[in-house]
Amino acid sequence: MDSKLLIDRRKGLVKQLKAKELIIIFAASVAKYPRNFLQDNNFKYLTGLDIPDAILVISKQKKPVMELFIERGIPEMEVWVGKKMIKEEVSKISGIEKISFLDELERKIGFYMGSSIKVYANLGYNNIDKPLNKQQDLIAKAKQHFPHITASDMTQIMIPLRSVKTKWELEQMQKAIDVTGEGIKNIMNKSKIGMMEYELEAILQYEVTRKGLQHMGFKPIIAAGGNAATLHYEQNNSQIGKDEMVLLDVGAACNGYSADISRTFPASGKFTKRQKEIYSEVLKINKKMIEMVKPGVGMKKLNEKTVDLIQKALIKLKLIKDKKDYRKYYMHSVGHHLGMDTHDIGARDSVLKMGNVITIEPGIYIPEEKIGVRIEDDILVTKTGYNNLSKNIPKEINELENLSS
Ligand SMILES: [Mn+2]
Repeated sequence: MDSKLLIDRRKGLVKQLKAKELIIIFAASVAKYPRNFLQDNNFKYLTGLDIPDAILVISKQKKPVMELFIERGIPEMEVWVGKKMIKEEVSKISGIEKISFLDELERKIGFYMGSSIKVYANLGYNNIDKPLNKQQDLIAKAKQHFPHITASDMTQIMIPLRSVKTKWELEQMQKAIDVTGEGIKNIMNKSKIGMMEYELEAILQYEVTRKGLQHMGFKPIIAAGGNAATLHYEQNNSQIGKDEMVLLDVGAACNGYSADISRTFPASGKFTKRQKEIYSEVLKINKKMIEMVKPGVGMKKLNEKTVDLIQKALIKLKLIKDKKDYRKYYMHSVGHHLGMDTHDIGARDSVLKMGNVITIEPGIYIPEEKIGVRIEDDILVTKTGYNNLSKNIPKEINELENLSS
């Protein structure tokens, strides 16, 4: 990634800040096994760095002041865990000029706090019965020394930046979606009655790793038969039974950007009559809702329209008589913003803008019939409408019946 892109992002952030506002962004702490290290998304967005425990400080005075604090390498430790990045490398990747060591932070933070009236940080939320996280701990301590300062979580000022995707970001998302799609197609091709759900997960993992993607965006849901009616089923350890469909809700991540795709297909390669009825209704709703996506449309409106269509479908399928009972078979909302977080920042009541990427994922879940269907696509909001980024991943009935063996 070009450091110029990161410089633009930080400029965008500084624009969101008022004079005498300060922002302190903490990198994630080191994981036990560094290969699984997952960076804090706000830190990664603003620095491009995958180093643990660093802290970026941006202060908006007359001119913005920016300083990044990183760990100091200890030669005796580096023999075991490998070398830490040196200041020059960090500076080259991030485009940040002023790099200092973390052991200088406590002395310097007073200077930044003293000249500020408000501080934002990636504080996160945890309940009062839990210990403070490291961000909350530092801010709490600083507030004792500088009681005039108000503190706030930084999510709100990141939304306008992170919810509008740039060309580079869309390239990462498209790659994540395409690789996920290859995995899904392989699963559909290889699935058979009698296989275990985790065997299908392994097919996906193989494809993702083989293509060089390091992480899944979230833990894959591979749910056969009645398991598909449990929305967050992730045990993936059941056997696929006769006449069962499999619901996949999966997404690889590319450079931190997640895909989020759901497909439902008959493991035997043939839908039963009832499955086909239900599947067709969900597919129609999926398509109608995708067509509604354009700038100016609110997520609230998309949700209301989906509920309306689901109610009609459930009555047609003879599942309910009174439309107010629809919640028994449809319990979630139609979609969410997608990006570095699978459920990306962006308000539930947000109005769509060009450059947003959202999911459209209607579903119908009928535990008593051991059926759950969800069809989820990833949709880019364009200038006049939408572009379905996952349009190449099969979802038509004839495609699904031909794909499976
Ligand atoms: Mn989703």
